[in-house]
Amino acid sequence: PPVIRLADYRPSDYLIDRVDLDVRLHPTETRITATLALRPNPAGEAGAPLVLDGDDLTLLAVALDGQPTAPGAIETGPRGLTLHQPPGRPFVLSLETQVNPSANTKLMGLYRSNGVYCTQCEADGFRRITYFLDRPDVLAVYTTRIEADRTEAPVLLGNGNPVESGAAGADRHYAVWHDPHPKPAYLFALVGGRLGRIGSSFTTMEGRAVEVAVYVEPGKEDRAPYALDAVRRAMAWDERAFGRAYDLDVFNVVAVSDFNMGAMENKGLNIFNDKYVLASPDTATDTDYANIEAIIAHEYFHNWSGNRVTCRDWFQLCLKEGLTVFRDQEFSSDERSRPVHRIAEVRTLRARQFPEDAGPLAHPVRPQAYREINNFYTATVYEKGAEIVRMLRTLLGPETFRAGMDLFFARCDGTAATVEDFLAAFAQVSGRDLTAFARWYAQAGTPVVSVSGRHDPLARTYTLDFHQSLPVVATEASAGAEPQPLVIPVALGLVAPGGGAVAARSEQVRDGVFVLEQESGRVVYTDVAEAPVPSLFRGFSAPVKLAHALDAGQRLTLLARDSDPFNRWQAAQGLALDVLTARARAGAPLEDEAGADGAALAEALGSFLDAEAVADPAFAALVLTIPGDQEVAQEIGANVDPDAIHRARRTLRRHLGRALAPRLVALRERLADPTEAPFSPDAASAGRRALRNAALDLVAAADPETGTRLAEAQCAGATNMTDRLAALATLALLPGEARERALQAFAQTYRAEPLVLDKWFSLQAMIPEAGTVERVRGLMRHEGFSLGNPNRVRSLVGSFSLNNPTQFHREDGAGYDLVAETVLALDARNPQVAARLLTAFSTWRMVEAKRRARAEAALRAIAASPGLSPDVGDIVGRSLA
Ligand code: DPP
Ligand code: ZN
Repeated sequence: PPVIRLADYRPSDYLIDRVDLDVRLHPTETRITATLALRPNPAGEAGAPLVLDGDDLTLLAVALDGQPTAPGAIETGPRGLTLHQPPGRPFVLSLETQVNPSANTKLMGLYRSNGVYCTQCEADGFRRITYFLDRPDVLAVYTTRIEADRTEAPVLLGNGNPVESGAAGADRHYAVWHDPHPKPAYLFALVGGRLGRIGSSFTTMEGRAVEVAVYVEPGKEDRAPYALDAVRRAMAWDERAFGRAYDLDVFNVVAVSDFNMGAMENKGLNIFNDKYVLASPDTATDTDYANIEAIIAHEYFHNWSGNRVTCRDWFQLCLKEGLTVFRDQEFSSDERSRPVHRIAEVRTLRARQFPEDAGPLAHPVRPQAYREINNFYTATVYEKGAEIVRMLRTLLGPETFRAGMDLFFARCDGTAATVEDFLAAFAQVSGRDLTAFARWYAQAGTPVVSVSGRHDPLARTYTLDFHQSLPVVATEASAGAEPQPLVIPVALGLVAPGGGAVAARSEQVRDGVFVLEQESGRVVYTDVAEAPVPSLFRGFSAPVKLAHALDAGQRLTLLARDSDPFNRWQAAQGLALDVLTARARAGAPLEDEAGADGAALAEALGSFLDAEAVADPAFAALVLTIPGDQEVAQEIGANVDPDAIHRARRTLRRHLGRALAPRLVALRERLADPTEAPFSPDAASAGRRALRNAALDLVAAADPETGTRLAEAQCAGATNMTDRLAALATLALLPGEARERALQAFAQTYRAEPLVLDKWFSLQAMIPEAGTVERVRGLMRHEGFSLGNPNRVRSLVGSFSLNNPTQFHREDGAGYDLVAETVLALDARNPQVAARLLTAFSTWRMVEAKRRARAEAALRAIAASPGLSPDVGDIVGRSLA
């Protein structure tokens, strides 16, 4: 596919003010009449031909101002429709198209999921429904009439508010929906099908009564209340936190089984992957509940950050996604525990975004070029994009930040905006020049900030020297120019070696934040009697790697005494990471002992657990969890041997388990829910379960026999999915009959529950043993598996490729071959999901030479395959570049 560049942006030559759609749903022959009120765009080129996007459409009829078009006036091709010499005044173009929803396996445009008609239009799916100016800067008011067979689709939903409904002949009926808010085509949606509904009403701060409803597969209504409640909480929170009220009479959420993404923020009609709606104690884990809450909120928050203010072009994707992730993170932090949530955010960033930013798919948060936009819904755009918004708030302070958000919403409401528009609002309210800050959007790669500290006992000063180094990233999506210094907020403080904060002052630090604006910077604290331990990047105040030579003793001080919970956790992570990288670099024989640093870590964790585990179990569970394989690999950086990392982690976990076992067993008992207490997914209860299960995991790592016994009992006796799955996950790491028995029993119990079977697929795909490739191949033939369903593919093959580093990176290449074969098999059917699966290869240059050669061979074989989709072609091309 050709490359599209941000620098080449031009406004559309035509605008569409109103769209009237008449959609007659039919399983294989759905007909759509689109009546488009067009006019030349004063900002476009006068007299240009009108070029409408179209994909996989059958054109049945076309009329211009109600008249048939002259022969030759219209031309259609595989990419769309051209109207030569359109009128130089407003005009109406009517188009009748036909599509086949049942044959739509790409799940873009109009398709059927379990018999339910639904749509997905972001980024460019609307052109698979009718010919259109399918770009986000063309905003129109939509009226949609949906007609369907009454028995096949009793429920008919559209964007905006319901206007009328009624019979359309003997067996058919219709509904008309009108959305008064101008929107780009990617926010269009409709649904038709047999669906169960639960609803409630919400009154906005402006006094508008809103009917909120969640639609699910009939019979699953009892799994929808948590999602419904999350919508109501999100609505209330956005009013409180950002002053944003909802703006229609209805807000509908529909769960479907086949969905490429997590969910979609269509105006007034959010369509969800059912994985992020359906929850009951018996089928959903605490993580599922937290994800549902976060994604429901995320899509709801898009109503302002994305829908009311949308994006000028797809290069600005972070304008809505980064901002909306920031908003949903804040929501979850307020609803749950802020430090615990912050740690979870950073773990995701390090596990997914840092590797992306360090590999061939690296791109700036606002890319400069793309070939296939669907490949840019990335951790960088979303998660790093959210970090940029967070830094802006840190730099400006919460009040000024809020004033900037208010100005942005007020000024850009109803428009398709850019990152520049966003920053301009903050520059105005703060009076600051944000030009240098804006580099965060343009420069790819993770900055490294190195810091050294020096105490001068005579002068009683403590000096910190900062230096930032920025990687040169030369990928297609990146300008590749010499990087310029970034504006890096460093939240920091000093901790006295014996505990407590140091009451030192520094002119360079304001409200606990030093801003590193040049390549180098210095902070001098005065009146420091004793050498302190610096606590840097508190709360992870910038998405950077910190190179700071803290010794183990200093880390232990921070773990025990820092006032910043994030850095306490970080201190434990740092200790573990030092142990793991040293051992993995040395090849990490399995019989190794953990060494002095490992022993010190175990001792510190013991004291920590004694003092604090019961008060904050969720936090304690995170402190107990050592860094993952991917993080160790990142730290090592090159010539990575995934097996050595895995052995190093096993050794350390075994050691921690042995050292802490009596405490862990006692904690498990102490934190057990009373058997008669009903399940509650709240954060405190979830935290207790998390710590109990982290304890189980470590006990099993140290003593497989005890672990097997405890896990088997928990798996059989659990009264909720969180505990059952955690036990099964522990068992999955313990080869033997007990494991296979438990897996079989689980499959039998949940054979009719696809979302629960996904967890079962996923656990098995992550088993770090040589037999797993064959196991996964076998499971791909399981009756519950289907290549056509994205959740199944992600659970089985996606988990294998992303979360099973030793087997994906098998030395003989069998793991690479499995994933490559699946990518090719899937590509003809669903290119978006195939391309996403292929991104697992994006760290291939980091592994050692033997594996690297196998990975490259697998990638080259894909690249040489005939008929690749643009999606997969783009990823494979960039991965090999
Ligand atoms: N549905 C995706 C999201 O909300 C893309 N907009 O992030
Ligand atoms: Zn989003």
